[in-house]
Amino acid sequence: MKRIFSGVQPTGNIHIGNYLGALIQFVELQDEKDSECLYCVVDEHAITVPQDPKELRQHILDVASLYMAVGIDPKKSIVFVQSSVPAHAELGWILNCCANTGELFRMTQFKAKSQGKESVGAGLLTYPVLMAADILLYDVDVVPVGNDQKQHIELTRDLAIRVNSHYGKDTFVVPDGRFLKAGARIMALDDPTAKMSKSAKNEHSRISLLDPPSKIKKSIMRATTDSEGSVRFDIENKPGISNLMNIYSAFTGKTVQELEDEYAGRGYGDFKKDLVEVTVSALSPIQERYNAIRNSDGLIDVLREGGERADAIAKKTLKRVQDRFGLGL
Ligand code: AQP
Repeated sequence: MKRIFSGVQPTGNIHIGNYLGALIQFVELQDEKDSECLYCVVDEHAITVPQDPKELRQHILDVASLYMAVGIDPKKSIVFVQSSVPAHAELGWILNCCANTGELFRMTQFKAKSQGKESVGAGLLTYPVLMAADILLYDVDVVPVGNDQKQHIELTRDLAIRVNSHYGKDTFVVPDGRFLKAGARIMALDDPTAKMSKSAKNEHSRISLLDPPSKIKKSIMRATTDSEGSVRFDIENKPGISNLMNIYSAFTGKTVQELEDEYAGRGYGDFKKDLVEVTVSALSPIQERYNAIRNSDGLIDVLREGGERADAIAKKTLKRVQDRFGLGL
């Protein structure tokens, strides 16, 4: 049995970067033989930056509904909210005591999110340790994520190996990250050198899974490209069109070479128009399912039940770790 774990922060509406980098994998893995998947809405991570409490509650339910709308089936996978399982925070503390501040200050996400700020919350620095706890609590083998999480997965592995060498080699299972080719890093539409992000100010920098066709069209048609005008994949020199080609490829399964051949001699306008169509038709069935799930009475019950199942697994790991560390009576 292979155990899979991943999560998404309820910091806003899930965008196509989250979907093509991570959620597509969640569904793929759920249907693999001999796999047990846990998919979490990581609300404790969301509060590393200030959140409006009412909005946060809504976003938790939005993300959980989107999980199910993209195809995660709570009968096959455990779908739950991080804060409903206290062991995440408890193991997070234990691992904080095993991590070095130097390695946390080196995390590129911390550098990016703290850049230019006089002071940031300590949670922003220790976020990757809580993420390690999320994963290690469930004796996870595989973590499907986008490329931006590579460094955090490495830290998780380092912490597991460090603890195992001090407290016994079977304290933690050392997990592997799983990354996709086409969707691994979807960049912002207005700045193809920055990753697409839920919390970026410009709403046209991203396409959210719930965007209406008119917004999708506007965002794609005004996406930053270059002045050369030929549909050619070249991340270094043509990051804008290369990013759009990646999105096209991830939605359709067409390779970048096939797209170059198809659009040879045609301009960006044609390519963008087709990408609008591809995106709208990929997202509209998800939106239909989302509307039904988000308004259903059973949503909270599904998450509560998922929380109980996750809690039962997490408690056992936490007890094992506490025993190894000599904590408690
Ligand atoms: N641009 C991206 N391309 C591919 N994958 C991405 N992921 C995030 N952005 C991209 C992957 O989506 C999963 C969930 O991400 P998250 O919500 O936990 O946190 P994040 O990486 O910080 O995502 P955002 O959208 O940028 O949120 P904010 O703005 O709140 O920080 C992860 O597997 C991630 O790799």
